[in-house]
Amino acid sequence: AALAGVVEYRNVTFAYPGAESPVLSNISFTARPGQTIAIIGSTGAGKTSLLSLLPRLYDPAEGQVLLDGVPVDRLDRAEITKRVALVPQRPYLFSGSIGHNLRFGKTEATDQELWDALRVAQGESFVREKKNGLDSRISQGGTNVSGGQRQRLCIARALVTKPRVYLFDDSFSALDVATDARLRAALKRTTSDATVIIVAQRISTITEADQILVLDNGRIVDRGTHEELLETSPTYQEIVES
Ligand code: DUT
Ligand code: MG
Repeated sequence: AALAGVVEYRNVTFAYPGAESPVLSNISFTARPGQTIAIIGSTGAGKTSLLSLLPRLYDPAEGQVLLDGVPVDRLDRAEITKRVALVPQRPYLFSGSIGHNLRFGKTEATDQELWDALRVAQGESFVREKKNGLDSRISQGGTNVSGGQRQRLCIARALVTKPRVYLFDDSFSALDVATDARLRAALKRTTSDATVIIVAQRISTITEADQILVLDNGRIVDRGTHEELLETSPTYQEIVES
């Protein structure tokens, strides 16, 4: 089970370099293969910061982040990249073909693998409609595709690498509700044995998560399923009603 994809945060506290106070305090949770863990909370709560510790964009001041039981600071970055795909909140596309952008993490991927990933990410039809398909050019920053198309290309790029762990940072927000639902259903089918951590704004994106972590001011204030939190968490109820 060396490549299982179990993620564990153990009493993690983190402050940005030079900052006085931590943005994350005493965060503990476990995400296992086959599970979807959702993180919800208001803007500035620390959701992006929390995700950034697994691929080691930053290291925590206290506590540990573990991947398959191994503290990530003992793993090689290349090893982490192979197992963990982060779809960032501001999806990044560079000047080059769609194929080139999708092969960012896996240069040897075949065209078939790219189309398979696009199908799951609900991006197949808009790429097919382009005259040059996978060879169509993207301009720097992806300014010639829409925000939702950009998100779908970045989700497809993550799928191409076939990671054990997916981190989606608000990756569905630019999609309409129907596309969001279709995409998540397709993801669920193709990533059924992967570990999925989703940061979301929209409640409908996360109602089926195995566990929802409610983040407030850098702390997990409540956790449970959607139904449990509706009963027990005033913070969650506020988010649902907002
Ligand atoms: N912060 C920094 N430096 C950074 C990034 C963030 O000081 O490089 C601060 C801003 C904020 C806190 O950390 O007070 C948490 O930010 P984060 O981006 O993690 O919040 P979020 O929950 O992802 O907010 P949003 O929903 O707006 O994406
Ligand atoms: Mg964020």
